[in-house]
Amino acid sequence: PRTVYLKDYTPPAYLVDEVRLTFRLAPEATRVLSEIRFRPNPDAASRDFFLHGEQLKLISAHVDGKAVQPVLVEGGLRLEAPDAPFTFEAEVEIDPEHNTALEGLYRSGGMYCTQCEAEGFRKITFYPDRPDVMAPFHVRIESDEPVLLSNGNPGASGPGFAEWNDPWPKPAYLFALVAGDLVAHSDSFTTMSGREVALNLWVREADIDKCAFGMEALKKSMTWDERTYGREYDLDVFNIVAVDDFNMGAMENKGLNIFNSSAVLASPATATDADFERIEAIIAHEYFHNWTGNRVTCRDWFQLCLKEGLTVFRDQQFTGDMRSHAVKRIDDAMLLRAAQFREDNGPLAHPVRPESFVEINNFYTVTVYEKGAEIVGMLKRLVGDKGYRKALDLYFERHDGQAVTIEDWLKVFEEATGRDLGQFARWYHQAGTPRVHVAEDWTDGRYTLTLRQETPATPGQSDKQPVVIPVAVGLLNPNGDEVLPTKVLELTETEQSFAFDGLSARPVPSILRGFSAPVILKQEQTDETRAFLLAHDTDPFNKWEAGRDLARTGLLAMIQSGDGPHAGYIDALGRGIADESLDPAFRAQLLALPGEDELAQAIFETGQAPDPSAIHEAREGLRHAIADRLGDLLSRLYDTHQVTGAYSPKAGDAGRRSLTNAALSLLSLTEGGNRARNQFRAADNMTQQIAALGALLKIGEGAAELKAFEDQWSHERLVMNKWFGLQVGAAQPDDAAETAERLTRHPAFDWKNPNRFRAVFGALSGNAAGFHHPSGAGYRLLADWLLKLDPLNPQTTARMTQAFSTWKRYDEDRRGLIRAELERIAGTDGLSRDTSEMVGRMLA
Ligand code: HT7
Ligand code: ZN
Repeated sequence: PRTVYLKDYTPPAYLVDEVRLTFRLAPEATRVLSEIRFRPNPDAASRDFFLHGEQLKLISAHVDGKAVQPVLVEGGLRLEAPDAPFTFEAEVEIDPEHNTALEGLYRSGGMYCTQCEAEGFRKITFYPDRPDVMAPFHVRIESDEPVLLSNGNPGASGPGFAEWNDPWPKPAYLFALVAGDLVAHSDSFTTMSGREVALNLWVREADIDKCAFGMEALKKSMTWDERTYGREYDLDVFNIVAVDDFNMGAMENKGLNIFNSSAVLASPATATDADFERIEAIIAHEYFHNWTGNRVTCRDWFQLCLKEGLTVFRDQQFTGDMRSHAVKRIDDAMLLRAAQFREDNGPLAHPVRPESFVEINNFYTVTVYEKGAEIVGMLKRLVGDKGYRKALDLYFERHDGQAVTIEDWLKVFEEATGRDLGQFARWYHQAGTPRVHVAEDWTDGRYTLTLRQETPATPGQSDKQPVVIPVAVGLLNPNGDEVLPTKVLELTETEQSFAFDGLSARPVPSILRGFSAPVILKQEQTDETRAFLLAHDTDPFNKWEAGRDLARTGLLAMIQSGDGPHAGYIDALGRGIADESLDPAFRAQLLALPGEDELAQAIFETGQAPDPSAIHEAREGLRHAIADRLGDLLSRLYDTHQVTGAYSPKAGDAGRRSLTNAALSLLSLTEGGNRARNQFRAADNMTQQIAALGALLKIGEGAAELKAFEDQWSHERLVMNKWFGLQVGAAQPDDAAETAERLTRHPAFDWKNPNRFRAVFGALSGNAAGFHHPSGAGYRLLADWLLKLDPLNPQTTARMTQAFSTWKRYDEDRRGLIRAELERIAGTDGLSRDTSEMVGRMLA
């Protein structure tokens, strides 16, 4: 397969002034008629007229009304084209019914829908399918399906047809079409300049009771973007459609967002608090793309972080504003460390702006999205809130309607703030997680912090340069008062010292407050200092971090030195969770121990091969010890923080439930299952029901409740995904693979549905001790199923191969077992380009 390089970018030979498409829908033989007005691009070096096209049957082609015979080549067609404006027409036939890759036009649950990002439009018709070709689209859909939707504003419609006009020039990846038997939950929104926008959330009739929350989230997002960024919506309608078969969460097609049903449908009975929060964030994310991604788009796919990093940053800001900034920051840092640091420290590490790819779908990664968002956050920290807003205003003003690059993005910051971002740009080019080592000195009343940065080598990048790291620091005096409020130090050299005078006693530093940069802090700290910071730090992130550090070091001592659970940590934790001045959601976060995978990476970093079974035992041992020592307190918290009254997904109630359910899970370890059984019986919402079921399964009880849950929810696909996933996630290490295998034989295991496949196999790879069981059964089972899925759905298969990406951490036996599975996958005939690239990178 061909590798595409950023350095090879050339402007398109022809630009498009207008696109007219007619769809004659039929499940196995849809006809697509296109009429595209081209003109030579004055900035292009060549006149090579090439249109992308894949899996298309060409029926006819015309140039300016004259029949032509294009040369069909791999991946598209070529034609001798005029060196002047002309109209190209084509008629092609496609087969949505047998499109199982869920890219292009496909069928899901009897409806037609599309997914064009990144390169799916070429499976719909011949076109320059690259983001730097932007054009207005006019679409006519001919079909007897009751609802016919496309991008933009509605045009003429009648029995069997509907027309749509999208006046805003857009790249083909934002094209969308939906046709099916759908009903709408409708509302409207008046924009800041007084325009009325019709809002519709289209679903199957059975799901109409799960739309209200999503609609509210959409309206909140529209208001927020006006108030926070001055960005107004720009069409007469905004449509969202829920579909069951979808490779990712959602897609920001202009005026017609298409959502994985799991990312939009929610009712108190079927969705958890976490689902509600995720749905709110994804709706916001896709809506925010209207400006960051659609109006200003990417020149090429190497610039993906330009839209994704910025839009993730914006959705994080939004969630913080809607809920709690402190809690959100901790959640984001947990995700970054669990997923992005894992990627950045393994064989799949790549820069936020990659330099090459084989299959672009493999680069929709946590690095591009989450680290990309961290870079935007650092920029904002460095230039300040006003500078950030000024730069963003300039970005929208200068680049509206354009397809741009990271260089353009950084330039608006330079011009708006006068800051040189030459060194800062390394964050985009350099892969790997920087380590920041801390040394302290206290001499003659002067306190000095010396910070040293290093970034380990990553695949293809052995030499790393120092990056600009904003390190937010505060100082506390020994009795716990803050003597230096948060100050941002800029670490630009490999090593740099920062002195603080005027202190009466040696201070305790609180470093990297608010997780001010996506780095690993290497700091010698005693457990006393950590307990002190957990008690006194005014920065909520570092207060939580101190507890997390205590938990991690205690767990590492249990695993590596055979120590018992650390009583000092448990007591400090007890004081933290008992503190009624703290938000319950924050206290629930204090109770969350580092995950088994995070501990495995921490052990690997000490030069040892992690043993997943030993990690699991130690972590469970610590959970038991916490439940033993803090049982009375946990029981009191459980009782006093119960939410009464009607269910609301709002942050306050959700936070209380996360605290009581964290307590429940611990209490069940020592008390047995009665409390959880009672909660299960009394539950009137999914959060309470599934938390109780999870607590029961974790202690080997709950068979009756599991059955009752299945009986109650067998008709709800999204709830059944939880049922599948929970069993695999809660299985004991010895049973995890077998549980997953047994569930694949369940009649409701529809493996072609990505949500269902992920429910079982995502849970298997997330059950670290089960997946890495020394028998290798987990590895084999996953590889078998990936090989089965690959011919149908390469995108989801390739993504799920990442379960194997940490293989080099482990002992020789496990390494051998995983390598054998990776080699088995790599050696399979006809393996997709997607999966082949992923396993190739992991084996390299
Ligand atoms: N921009 C979208 C990314 C995407 C995608 C979505 C659904 C299915 C396949 C996809 N490939 C790429 C989603 C987003 O980041 O908002
Ligand atoms: Zn996005």
